[in-house]
Amino acid sequence: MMMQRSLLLLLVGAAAAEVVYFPIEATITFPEMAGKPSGTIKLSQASATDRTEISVDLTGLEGGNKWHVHVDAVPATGECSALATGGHFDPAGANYSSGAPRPPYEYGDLSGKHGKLNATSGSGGSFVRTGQAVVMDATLPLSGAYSVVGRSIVIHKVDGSRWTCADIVGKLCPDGCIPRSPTSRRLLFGAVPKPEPPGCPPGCGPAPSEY
Ligand SMILES: [Cu+2]
Repeated sequence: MMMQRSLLLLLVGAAAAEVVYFPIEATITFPEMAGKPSGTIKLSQASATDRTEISVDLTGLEGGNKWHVHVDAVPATGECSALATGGHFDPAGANYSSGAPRPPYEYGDLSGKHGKLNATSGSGGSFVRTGQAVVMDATLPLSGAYSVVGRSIVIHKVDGSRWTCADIVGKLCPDGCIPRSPTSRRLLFGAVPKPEPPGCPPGCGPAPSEY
């Protein structure tokens, strides 16, 4: 079916039971909630080796808000806390806590890679202005062991606290797609352990508010 499409077939994971069709698209929808930003962030990756295109269309931001991919999906309670969505997604071990210069950036550090949302020019170099921005990201895969699909994006207030969060919901194929849920992502790829908060021995508690 749909064989006319140029499809790159990729066997994923040890089970090799699922075929991934490209492009993969994923959408993050922030619902309208009083006092919180709302809108969508869309991700699209043409093939497993292409960069991921990010487009941002959000309203209600303060301006200069950090945004990150966090390890876990948003729980049913809607909580964005460190215990709920975990720390930044950092599968390649950029390990900010080591104090090493950046880059390399954590895969999940979207504001580090592309600038804060709606930051005024000059406040931190690069910036992403919503509604206009399409940025390309070489470390934001939508398939494979480092896939961000099934995780979450957290938008922080300027003071660093977690403001709102939403799941990264992917589609495996352009037509008749089955959204890939966090549960199926974990079945495919396994859970990536939550990174330890900086300066914090294993199991010492929630990450600082920046995370
Ligand atoms: Cu964050």
